Amino acid sequence: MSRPLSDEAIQLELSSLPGWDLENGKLVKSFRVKDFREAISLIVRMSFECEELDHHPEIYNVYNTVKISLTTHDAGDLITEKDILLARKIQVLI
Ligand code: H2B
Repeated sequence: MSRPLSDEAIQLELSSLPGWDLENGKLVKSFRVKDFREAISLIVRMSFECEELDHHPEIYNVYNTVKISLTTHDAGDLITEKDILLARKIQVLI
């Protein structure tokens, strides 16, 4: 089971994750792309990374925007290294 990260550790990770933020205890990022096709394409490309890590974000899509929210369920829905790792994998897709 993954251990929740301290607030200090989360802040340190956020400093090297451009566009990612803390919102209601979740690690979040919003993306704006060209159109709906690009948004769905981004979601599909993310899905491969998610499956590989067995770690899945909440995904909210409206037309050309995609909002990703991450926590770790088996760590009490807090943020762990797994969330950071997936955020870093998602970063390289864009
Ligand atoms: N995704 C996220 N974001 N957090 C989890 O703790 C998590 C997950 N757990 N995807 C996985 C699936 C777990 O439910 C399965 C059983 O491995």
